[in-house]
Amino acid sequence: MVKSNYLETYFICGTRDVDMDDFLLTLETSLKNGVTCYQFREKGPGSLTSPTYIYKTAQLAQRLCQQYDVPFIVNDDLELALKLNADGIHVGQSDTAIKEVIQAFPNKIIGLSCHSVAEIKSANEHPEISYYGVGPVFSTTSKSDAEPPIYPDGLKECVAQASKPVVAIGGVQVDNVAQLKGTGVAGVSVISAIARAKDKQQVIKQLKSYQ
Ligand code: 3NM
Repeated sequence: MVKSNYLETYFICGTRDVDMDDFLLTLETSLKNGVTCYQFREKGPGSLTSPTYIYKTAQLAQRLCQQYDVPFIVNDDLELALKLNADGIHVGQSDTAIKEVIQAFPNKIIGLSCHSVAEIKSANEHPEISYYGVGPVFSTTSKSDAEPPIYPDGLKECVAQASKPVVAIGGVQVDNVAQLKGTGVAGVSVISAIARAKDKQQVIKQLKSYQ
């Protein structure tokens, strides 16, 4: 059973976001310290390419999530999500078509990335979508093809039009998370803020503090 606040502190991480040897330890430390959702995102330069290796790594990550009762979401890989019977899938605007995802993965968590009010409005036409990931709110170094930042004001406009909960994404860090206060987001999703944090407990606590 997925908890109602599962979007609150949403950690996204692939093997390229940390040293490969630290990947599972990073995930487990984050789960232990209050991450409420996890997305396996094996994408971009330096990520794994072998489907077998990707599957095995994702499976280990999924087991950890199960241990901590945290939803395990797969980024943009329907085949992998189906094979693992993941809790959900997250796709972008130019990834696997949302209609196909909805059809192939019913009764699961479905997340869609949106970057503008126009994209939110067309996403609203699919009630099967569970949440929207909206951003980048601030500039990010974790996604080379990221759109320009929309900043908290743009985020607030998107939240106002969204028929589903919104998680803020892109460049969210401890020193700017307070700017999300009043935007109406259901949570924050981050890669680097947690992946690169030395003291993950402290960072996760601070990421929750704006609410
Ligand atoms: N998607 P960080 S921005 C995965 O705008 C991702 O859709 C984005 O990483 C989007 O927390 C982004 O390190 C990268 O900025 C988020």
